[in-house]
Amino acid sequence: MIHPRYAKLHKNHKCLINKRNRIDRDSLNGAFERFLNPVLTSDHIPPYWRFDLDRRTNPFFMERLGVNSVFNPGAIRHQGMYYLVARVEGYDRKSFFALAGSKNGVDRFRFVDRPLRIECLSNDEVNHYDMRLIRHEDGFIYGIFCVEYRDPEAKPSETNKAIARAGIVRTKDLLTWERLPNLKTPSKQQRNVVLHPEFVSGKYAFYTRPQDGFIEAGEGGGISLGYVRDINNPIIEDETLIFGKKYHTVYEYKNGLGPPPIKTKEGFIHLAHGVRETAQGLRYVLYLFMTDLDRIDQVIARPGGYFMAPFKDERVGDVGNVLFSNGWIENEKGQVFIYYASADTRVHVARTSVDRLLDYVLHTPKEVCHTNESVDQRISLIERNLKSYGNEV
Ligand code: M1P
Repeated sequence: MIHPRYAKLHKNHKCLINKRNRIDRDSLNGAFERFLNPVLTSDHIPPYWRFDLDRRTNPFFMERLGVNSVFNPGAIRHQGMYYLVARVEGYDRKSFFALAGSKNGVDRFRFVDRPLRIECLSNDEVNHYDMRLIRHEDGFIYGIFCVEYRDPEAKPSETNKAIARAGIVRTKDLLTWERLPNLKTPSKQQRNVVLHPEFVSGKYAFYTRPQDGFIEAGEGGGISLGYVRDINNPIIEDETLIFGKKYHTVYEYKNGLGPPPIKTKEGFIHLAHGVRETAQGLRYVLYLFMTDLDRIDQVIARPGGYFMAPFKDERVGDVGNVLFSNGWIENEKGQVFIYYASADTRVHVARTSVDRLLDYVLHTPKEVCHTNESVDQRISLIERNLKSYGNEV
């Protein structure tokens, strides 16, 4: 017999997943608009994924398998729907993937069926997370995600020493996934790996992010690029750095690519996260850059500073002061929905357009590395405004 308290839980859940979203008017800056309500949270997980509903086996109606957070989703437009493959983290700290769909991309996301069960290549795979979804020109939808292992060289006292590698799965329907071998690269640690959506000279191109440690970038310089001949035996022999970390920028400590790039007439637009160290720990913000259409290793636009940073309540959560994005969707009207997680806790959406992203990337004053150059950019803006509109400001 179903527990009598289920009815209320079910009603509350239905109310949450049917809630309409609206623009947060405080967030308007011309480049994008944020929506007020997170699109996915731990409360969006269906109660029957968390509770044993049977009154006999769960007399106190305890949450048997709680969900701590839902964040860092890959995103894709498929058969007229907006889909997210979210990272769902249980109370036991393990993450798994779950598919959620929405008709309009900004609200009423619903988890589909049950969690995705991704095949493990060995028993050493402890965790899976942060999937990027890429519709590749070979006809498959690829999911590139992080696979975490215990470092076999760790001393018994080094209980947090881990290794990250890039796992690869592919699908045509988002429900059944074929696991391919992990990507092999010269670097021991690999996270934030993204597949470029097109072949480059007949090869698969991967954006990588080599690191020395699980958390520390060390000698690992930043966002890199490497090529794979055979996707069934994915080996990168050389990685070329295309966007390095740099002193006194928002990507001073480390960076990593977010979703696959959006192709425009001017170049590929990339969304990435940049990390700097503060007295309170690491601060993650999102920034944009553009690469050349033919030579995808050439950065042709590098707007200064961040595009999005933690805002209001987004600052608070499991890992404070973190915005992270590995999914965005361009629809048929040229609108772009950016799915981003705050504080490794929940998922939000912001809306922009390809035209606005292009304007931002091409006309935001470029990254400079000196206070005087920075103030000169501002003085030049002020002077232009005063010259034209001096009587009105
Ligand atoms: O906690 C913030 C993020 O930290 C990692 O990002 P990076 O690989 O750049 O350090 C990831 O584990 C990511 O999941 C997490 O959101």
